Amino acid sequence: MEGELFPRERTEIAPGAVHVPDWLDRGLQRELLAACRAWARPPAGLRTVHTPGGGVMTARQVCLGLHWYPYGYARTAVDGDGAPVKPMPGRLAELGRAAVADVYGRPPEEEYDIALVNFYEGDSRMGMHRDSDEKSAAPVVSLSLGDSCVFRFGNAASRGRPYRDIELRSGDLFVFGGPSRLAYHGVPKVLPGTGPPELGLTGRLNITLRVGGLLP
Ligand SMILES: O=C(O)CCC(=O)C(=O)O
Repeated sequence: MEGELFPRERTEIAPGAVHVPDWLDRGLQRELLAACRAWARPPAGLRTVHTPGGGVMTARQVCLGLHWYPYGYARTAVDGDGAPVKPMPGRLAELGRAAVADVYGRPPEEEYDIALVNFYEGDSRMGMHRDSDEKSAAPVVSLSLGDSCVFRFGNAASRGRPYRDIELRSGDLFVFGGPSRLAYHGVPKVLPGTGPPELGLTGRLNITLRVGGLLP
């Protein structure tokens, strides 16, 4: 959806949590989509994530830099094919740095060393959770490609209200740090068929960049 009457504006959704519409231009979106397709291939490619309580995440995931599993990090795809995780691409570390510099007006102190790529099909969702397995307080950087979604951003105390629902579209950036770094967030709904047709992606990809504070 483009060409609307009022342009979408950069908005602080909660203290330290900022939505920047259309941060990635179409060329960069195409570049990232091609890269995601390569990262999703085995070894240590796209996998279905099972939670210890017996649940299954409907968004499938591939990790770069370090492998996230519920609830920790490893150097190999311990809950997948066991292969070593693919390295963190310098390009993604650069984008993380640029995003933080853009949003907060100063670059991050640490380098982004982990990326989680989540792939959502029409009925995929992600429940409310906190990104709390990292040892660094650096902001989380999230990039969206393909179909739009409803993104729910809440508070650090509970999964419940207060929260705000916003629409994330292809090319949007969302950064959450400072007092919002440990806020609960999730994706209650993907809006199928809303991605830019020229991108050629059915579904939604989210690239979440984090600083682990875990590597020596
Ligand atoms: O898909 C999204 O926008 C959110 C992803 C997310 O919350 C996560 O990977 O922890």
